[in-house]
Amino acid sequence: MSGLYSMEAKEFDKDLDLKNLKPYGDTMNDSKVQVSFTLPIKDDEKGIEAAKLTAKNMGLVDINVAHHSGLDKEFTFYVVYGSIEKGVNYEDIHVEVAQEETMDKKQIEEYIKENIKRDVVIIGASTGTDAHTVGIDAIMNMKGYAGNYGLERYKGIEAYNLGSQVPNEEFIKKGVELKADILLVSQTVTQKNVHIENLANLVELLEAEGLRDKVILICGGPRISHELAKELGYDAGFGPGKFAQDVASFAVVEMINRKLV
Ligand code: B12
Repeated sequence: MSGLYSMEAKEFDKDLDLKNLKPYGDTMNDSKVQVSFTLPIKDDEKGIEAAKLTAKNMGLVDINVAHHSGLDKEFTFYVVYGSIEKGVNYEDIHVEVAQEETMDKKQIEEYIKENIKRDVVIIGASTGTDAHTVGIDAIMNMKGYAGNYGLERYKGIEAYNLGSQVPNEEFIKKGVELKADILLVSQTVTQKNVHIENLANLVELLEAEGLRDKVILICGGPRISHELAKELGYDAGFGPGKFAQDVASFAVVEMINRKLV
């Protein structure tokens, strides 16, 4: 078993080229990907051909329509396999991240006790017309999400979850009333980027009231990246796979860096 393993490891090293990185299907560099989509047509042979051409338009070769099923008389769902010919240069990729290291809950609580020496006040909401609450609940609620406790459970953090569809003006008003150190905005970007406008509007309102520099402003959601958040005037942005400890690690250290204690 160890012999086989080391042989595989050798093959892995030999064939992997990080300057020309390609998707892994079941062998190195086979470039296989799976895509799925729905076309507004009926489920027949002509539809399968349309799915193949759609995949070709995506730049795929060796196309195979692995699955097709009618959702309705005029809508069909397709799962298509194919290969991508062009690789990417992984070594040339540079991504800005909010923080390099995430502390765990205990370390964050210790950090607050030793460096901030008082409770940190955090308010959070899904703002504007956004009715998606699960993201902000995942970050804030006591029981947390996917095995990660939310901010309400942290010692040294006073967390207020204001819920969803909170207008920006009301969010700011509540922040002032509670003397919030950190503002957390959840935004599930929907049609025509309306939520991006809403995120930008919050920054404008905070600036107009002379409050922007006095708080740590953070947004998060399924389509939010740290890069986008910075572009919009936020201190940091967090997307899928991020939890309370990620945002808290960034925010408490940022409070010290910006001398907001
Ligand atoms: C549940 C749901 C709803 C529910 C919400 C109920 C509720 N109480 O939340 C209801 C039915 C209301 C709904 C409505 C709509 N929805 Co909806 N919804 C979903 C669904 C199925 C799940 C979202 C979810 O709960 N995810 C789980 C959470 C935990 O994930 P998350 O939000 O990404 O959060 C994580 C990170 O992003 C991050 N995070 C999130 N927020 C924050 C905040 C901070 C500060 C930080 C640090 C991190 C952070 O941490 C979390 C944990 O890792 C998704 C599809 C999907 N499967 O994702 C569609 C989806 C989000 N909805 C969508 C749409 C289009 C809508 C509607 C516009 C539909 C319509 N035409 O009416 C409306 C909009 C209503 C409105 N006014 O906002 C689209 C969005 C497409 C897009 N990118 O623009 C999706 C992707 C479905 C789709 N494929 O079309 N929806």
